[in-house]
Formats: sequence, structure tokens, C-alpha cells
Amino acid sequence: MASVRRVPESKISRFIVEETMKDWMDIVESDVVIVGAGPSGMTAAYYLAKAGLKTVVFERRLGFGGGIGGGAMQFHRLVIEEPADEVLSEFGVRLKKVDEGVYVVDAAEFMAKLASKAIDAGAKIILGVTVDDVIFREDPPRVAGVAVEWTATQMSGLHVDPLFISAKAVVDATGHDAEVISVAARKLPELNISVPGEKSAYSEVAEQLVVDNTGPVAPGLYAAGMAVCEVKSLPRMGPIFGAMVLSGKRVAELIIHDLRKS
Ligand code: 48H
Repeated sequence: MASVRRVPESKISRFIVEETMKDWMDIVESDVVIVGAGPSGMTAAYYLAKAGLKTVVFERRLGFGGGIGGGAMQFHRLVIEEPADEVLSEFGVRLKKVDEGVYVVDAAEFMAKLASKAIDAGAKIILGVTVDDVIFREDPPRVAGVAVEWTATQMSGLHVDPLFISAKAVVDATGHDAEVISVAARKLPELNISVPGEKSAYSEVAEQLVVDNTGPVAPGLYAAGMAVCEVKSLPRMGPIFGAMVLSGKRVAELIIHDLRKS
């Protein structure tokens, strides 16, 4: 039998603390912060990291995937329509054709491969961290990063101040509540953001509308995925995920373009 290497407790702790702190030293000045590791956030992370931008995803929960895992009423299959199938094929997700241009995928496979691709491209996904505010600058008014706190600390109700992470672009990929954009709208009237709220279901038009409306809501602050519905008052679409993936890809393309300009 192979002999298992003996590692003392203090060394285990030292390695973890040292390597974690090295990562955080790097993360505090990021190119792009993505809030939320759902389908739109992880797709954006993949394309941004692939383009060479230092990209970090903060996810409140201790797992990635957002709404993918819950599927439709917890059924484990999701619907994808073209042209999102091309993106999923790039991620290695197997697609079963069920109609012309329409496919079903396995929820667990979808979230696992999405995360794996984003991480392999160089994006950092940090779990258990909640973004609860933004950093702003004047002349011109803009978002310049985020405030982060451990989700567990937030849940405890303890009065603990956050850490700040600076970024050239912040993506709200928090889903239905558009949490980051909502905080900015409330605290920074000079950014002129309004959050009218999403509309009821109209799947056939919602998918295209989400993709078309993905983009900046204020300088330095972008909306992707269901957050776009919340901010632009668009209908929801239910458990069809093509637009989430295409919105993540589009926000990445827009940010890459904007950051190359500046
Ligand atoms: C850190 C946060 C914070 C925060 C939230 O909901 P998601 O899956 O988001 P999308 O937009 O990529 O995908 C939406 C899709 O899952 C969906 O719900 C669809 C298609 N619905 C259609 C319909 O009609 O209902 O993921 C958002 C992620 C989650 O993992 C949250 O835990 C996380 O963001 N999150 N993370 N700080 N403040 N708020």
C-alpha cells in the first residue's frame, strides 16, 4: 500500500493562509469584477479571462451555477436555443436536439463545464463572498469597483466593514434582483440609474430582448443575464437559458472593446 505523506496541522494552515493571501493581493486590483457565478456571469468570465483580462467572480453561495442547478421546478434538463448551442459546444456541453435550432442539456453538466472553462481560461471564482456596495469616482461619475464581505458574516448580523476591490468594469450578473445595480441606483443618483423591475413571462421575445439590452447601465457598471430584465423592464423567459449565455458573451465583448478604447 502507498504510504501517505504526513503533513502537520500547522503546515496545512500555513499553506492555506499564504496561498489565499497571495490570491487576494492579486484580486484587490482587478480588471473586471463579475458579481454572481450563474450562467451569464460564468460565460462572461470565460470570454474576459480568455481575452487576457484579470477577472474575478464573487459568488455569494458556496457553489456555482446560480439558477442552473434548480432547473425548471428542479427538473434536471434545460432548454437552449441557437445560436447559444455554439457557445455550449465550445464549453464541451453535450446537446440533444429536440426541435429545429432547439436543444436540451443536462443541468449539472452545464454548470460544471461552464465553471471549468472559466477557471481554465484564468478567471478566479471566489465562493462565499457577497458584494454589497460599489466604489465610485467623480468627473465623470463612474463605478470603480466593489465592496465585499463574507456571506457568513453578513448572515451573522455582526457589524463588520467590507474590503474594497478596484476594477475597471463591474458586471452585475446577480440574476432577478440586479443587486449591485440596485445599490448603485439607490446610493448614487448622479449615475441616473432606474430599476423598474422585470415583467411577467413572454419567452419568445424575452430571449432576444435580453441579449440586445445587455451592456452598460452607467460608466464602469454593466448588466448581464436576468439583471438586464430587472433594469430594462423586460419580460422573463422561464427555464430557457440561451439568452443567459449569449448575454454573458455579449457583455464580455463590450467590456473588452471599452477597455481597449480607454
Ligand atoms: C455575490 C450574488 C449576489 C451578491 C446574487 O440567478 P443567476 O443564475 O443569474 P443569471 O442572470 O446568470 O441567470 C439567470 C437564470 O438562472 C434564471 O434565473 C432564469 C433564466 N430565469 C428565467 C425566469 O423567468 O425565471 O445567478 C446569480 C448568482 C447566484 O448564484 C447568486 O447567489 C449570486 O448571483 N448573487 N453573489 N454578491 N450581492 N447576489
